Amino acid sequence: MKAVIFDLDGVICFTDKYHYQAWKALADRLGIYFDEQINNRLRGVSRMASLDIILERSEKEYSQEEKDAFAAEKNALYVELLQQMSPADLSDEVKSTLDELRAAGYLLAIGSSSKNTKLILSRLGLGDFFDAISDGTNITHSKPHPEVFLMAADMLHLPPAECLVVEDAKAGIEAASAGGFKSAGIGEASEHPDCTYPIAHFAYLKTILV
Ligand code: B16
Ligand code: MG
Repeated sequence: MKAVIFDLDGVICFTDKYHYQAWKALADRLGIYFDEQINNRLRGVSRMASLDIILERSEKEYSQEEKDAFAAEKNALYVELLQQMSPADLSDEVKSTLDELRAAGYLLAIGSSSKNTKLILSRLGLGDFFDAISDGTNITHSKPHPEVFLMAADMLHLPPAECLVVEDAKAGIEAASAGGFKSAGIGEASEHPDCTYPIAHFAYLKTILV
């Protein structure tokens, strides 16, 4: 193993509450029921696929143009909420583990579905930290498609077999497995049958890699 490709949301940081607040505001405005349980289904899923899940509860059918406007409305609010994030939102556990993996010689990359990846990394003080960033802006297929991780490996000039993917979402483990990557799964991702290394905490990566 020469590199580690990290999912962002749910692994490096936690923006769930901001996604929830922004989707909830949109759902309330449209009169659509939305709760934390439905929000859990949005983990690792792209923005438009998330909107489709929310609209499952809608009695009205919307055009593509309307859906694009709803997604833009949610994102504007989400980006506003992200302004609250700061380097204090990066846990000591994540920061020290990243530093140890780097010191052990691993290349470190991001593989995230989010189009806001670079903004989030800069809010966390990690704007220049990673060796490669593959995110929602450079892919056409969202997880469980492996594209985001294959692009990250390509940016690192390494084959998938030499990169470990770290994920919190089942769709992310499926994407890793479909791309030929081994994976470490945190939370619900650790329960997926394709997860190579189920881990209870981010810091346990060291037991696999160092
Ligand atoms: P955006 P990840 C994912 O990030 C989130 O888990 C998911 O909830 C979100 O819908 C998706 O990014 C797209 O985010 O609207 O910012 O482009 O877990 O792949 O890092
Ligand atoms: Mg995630």
